[in-house]
Amino acid sequence: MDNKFKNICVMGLGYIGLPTASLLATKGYKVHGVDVTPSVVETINEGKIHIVEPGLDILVKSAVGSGNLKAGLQPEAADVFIIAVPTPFIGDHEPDLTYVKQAAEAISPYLKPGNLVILESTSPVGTTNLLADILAEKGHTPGEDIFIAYCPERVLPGQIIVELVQNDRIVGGINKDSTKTTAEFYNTFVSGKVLETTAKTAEMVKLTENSYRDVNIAFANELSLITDANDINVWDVIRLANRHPRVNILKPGPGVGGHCIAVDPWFIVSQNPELAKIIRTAREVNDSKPEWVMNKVRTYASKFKNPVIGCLGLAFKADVDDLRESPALNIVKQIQQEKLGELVICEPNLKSHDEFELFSLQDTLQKADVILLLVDHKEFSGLTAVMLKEKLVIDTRGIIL
Ligand code: SAJ
Repeated sequence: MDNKFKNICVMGLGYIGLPTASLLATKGYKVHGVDVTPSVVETINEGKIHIVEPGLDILVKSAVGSGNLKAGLQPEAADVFIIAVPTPFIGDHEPDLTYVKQAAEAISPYLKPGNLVILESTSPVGTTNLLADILAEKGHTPGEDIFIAYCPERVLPGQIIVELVQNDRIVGGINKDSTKTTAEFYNTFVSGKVLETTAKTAEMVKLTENSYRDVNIAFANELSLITDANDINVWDVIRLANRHPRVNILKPGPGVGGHCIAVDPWFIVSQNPELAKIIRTAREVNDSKPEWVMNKVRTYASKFKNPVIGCLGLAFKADVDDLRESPALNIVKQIQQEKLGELVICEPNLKSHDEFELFSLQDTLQKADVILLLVDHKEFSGLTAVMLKEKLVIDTRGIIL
């Protein structure tokens, strides 16, 4: 490969780190992936995957098979270090930067002059400079002997492999040299535009993107409550309002799930408690939607002596098998906990589930008194009100025609 970066060390082999490491390996880089979980390291070294994402299995197999990707528990010397570790929140929605700090400590002994350290994890504003401070304390001179930048991941679960290459990237270094060197690196494998800015701006851009989406989904969710209270069909309202050239309302649902949209806005709120009013309220509106759905279930189930509740979908969104922070799964668990009826669950993207028996769509429809549609998977798209006329239906995604 004709560029100055040859060896890459990727810290964290989850939903972002593993696809990134594999992609770089298939582009000819020598990649050493690091994860704290021994079983993850073993699985990857066998050319297999521990997470599900379309196309990832083939990518990892070919990356490991080529000899360009290997995984380990400890970092190794490299030209570029990419940090893609989780940044969850703790307590009252305060960001938890433990994993970023641990990654910084772990790579420090391996850093050499000229190295590039890139943070990809979604992080509160100031984290890239914090990373630089940690490395400075260890004797490095960030911005001079090592370059440090933030380049947030922006890929959509379900389309990660394509979006890793095609999406525009935002690169914000702790100084100009860091920004330039990082942009140069991304330009070797990204077909989208690589846009340069400062670390702080790049951090804010990432939080802004997901907060923007959360606020817009909250608007749709609030609208669904208002229309329901007024006996108006929310889907008709949205469809017709969206015919206005400057209106584009998103879809209501049973709540907002996944590891990103329901988390990242809190980073803005926790740093700006007085100012972030809409962002906080949006989070609260979206977080309260599952309870609204539960009230519907309670009402409908109470109409039967021994209700059978057919739940369509467990995943956090359409056409994925990802159950992380899934409102659908939480609602199903709540129904079980409150013993509201016999559960019959259909999740076409899973073969089995540890806790729940899964049924075919046909069996679910046939057995259920109440149909609770929780995820707009493509398998459910042909359902019509006529087909379900014997049932009580709660369609949280508006796909039943
Ligand atoms: N949802 C709705 N109504 C909608 C759209 C989404 O209820 O109209 C729900 C989904 O069902 C799901 C949740 O919102 O429960 C989030 O789904 P999503 O598809 O909006 O987003 P994620 O979490 O899969 O990925 C997001 C993306 N961010 C944006 O689109 C701004 C992705 O590009 C980010 O890289 C990712 O977060 C991340 O990792 O931060």
